[in-house]
Amino acid sequence: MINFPKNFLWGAAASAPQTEGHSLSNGKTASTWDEWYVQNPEKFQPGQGPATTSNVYELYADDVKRMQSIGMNSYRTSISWTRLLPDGKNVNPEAVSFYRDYFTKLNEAGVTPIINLFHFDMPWWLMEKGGWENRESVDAFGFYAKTAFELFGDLVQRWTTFNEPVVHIECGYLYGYHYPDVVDFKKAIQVGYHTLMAHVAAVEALKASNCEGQIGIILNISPTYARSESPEDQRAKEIADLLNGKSFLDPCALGTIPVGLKEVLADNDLLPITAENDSVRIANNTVDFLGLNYYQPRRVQAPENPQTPALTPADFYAPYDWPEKKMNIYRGWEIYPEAIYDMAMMIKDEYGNIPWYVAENGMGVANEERFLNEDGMIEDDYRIEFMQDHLQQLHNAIEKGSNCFGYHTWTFVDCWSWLNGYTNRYGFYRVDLDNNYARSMKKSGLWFKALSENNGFNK
Ligand code: BGP
Repeated sequence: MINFPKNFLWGAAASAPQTEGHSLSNGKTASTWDEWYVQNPEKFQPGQGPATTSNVYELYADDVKRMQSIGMNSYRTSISWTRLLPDGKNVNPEAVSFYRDYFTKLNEAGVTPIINLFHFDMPWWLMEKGGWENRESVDAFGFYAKTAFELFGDLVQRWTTFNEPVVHIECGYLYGYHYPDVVDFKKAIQVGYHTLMAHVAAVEALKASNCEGQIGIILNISPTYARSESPEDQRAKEIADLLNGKSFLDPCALGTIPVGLKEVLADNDLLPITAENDSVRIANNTVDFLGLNYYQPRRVQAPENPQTPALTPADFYAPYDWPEKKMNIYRGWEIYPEAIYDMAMMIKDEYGNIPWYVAENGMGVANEERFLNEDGMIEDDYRIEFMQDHLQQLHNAIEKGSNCFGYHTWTFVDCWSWLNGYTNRYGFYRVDLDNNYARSMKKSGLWFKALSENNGFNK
């Protein structure tokens, strides 16, 4: 039997834009996703826009009962900025009632809410002023955070500021997967810097409030592995780590900008515009804990013909196709549970053993209906195996002293995923889009119940 520490958090993660639905009603105004879908529906999976998603806005009370029934003792979701503050200034009373009731029901069911403030859903009213490109976004986010802490601080003990900040930066400003769909390395760095300062503004707001809760950030610092020990491949790995991992990890956990990152940015004319007091604010506002999402490792090699100065990260590192990799053939991502051990030990050894938890881990599967059995249950043994393998590695790291306090899977009910719509399913509960979003438990839900009840599992 593999046993986890006492009071370990067993739960799942999701986000407001991917689950709530009602994205242009009940007082909510558009985020970039809602507006982009109106402008460019062909970019999205046919018929799967952000307006409906899994209808948690109506179904949350029953969902909370479902969470309780499979033994979840914690759940992470986000607040929708444009639901709470439709114009950035005035509070939407319907949003307050919805979130207060949702968080109250979670607490009453023994499912501790971990509430995140930003999950890729930039308000359209702020995007029209430049979004994260504009320094005004820092104060706008600080005000939103302060408002959320005042309204819900009595119900939430753990807050997080951003989910995977690197993702909205690279997807929006380097790879064209998110609005505004531009490729501009310098802008991407500036957007990243303002995101960091917005995070700092939220930490300051929590400290200035009467809330007793803790605050953290959720990062996708996928461990990076180089093709070889050659200096060129090792340098590629180092820069990939700096840009994708340490760029947020160091300031958020240690209060410092990594020296190597400043050098790389300066050498390539990429340094962002900063304000006078920023470094003091960063130093004074480190987080209480980290959430780390892990799906697959990053494998890199030196690029063949890099441009100088660099135009995109591809001028620093190229993807390396490791011949021995094992694949999730249903999603196209590598499966490498060992990386969760490496990540856990890195946090222990290099980041003062700060408390952290696995904030997302899971296995996406396309066309999951193919695994429906005669009783209408999806037999997702592949997902159970995936999670057990990762938990085994996590347990090894905890035994060696890594300060991990929980494990959240992505996700509880199948949810909408940006341009991918409902292609990749991850939930413990299947969502039937043809039948009013009806939920039905998958086999992994039963497995999770036993996992949580036993605080571990049999090898
Ligand atoms: C993470 C995001 C989630 C979710 C998940 C699964 O990076 O935080 O929002 O989308 O990835 O990704 P996908 O649905 O693309 O398989």
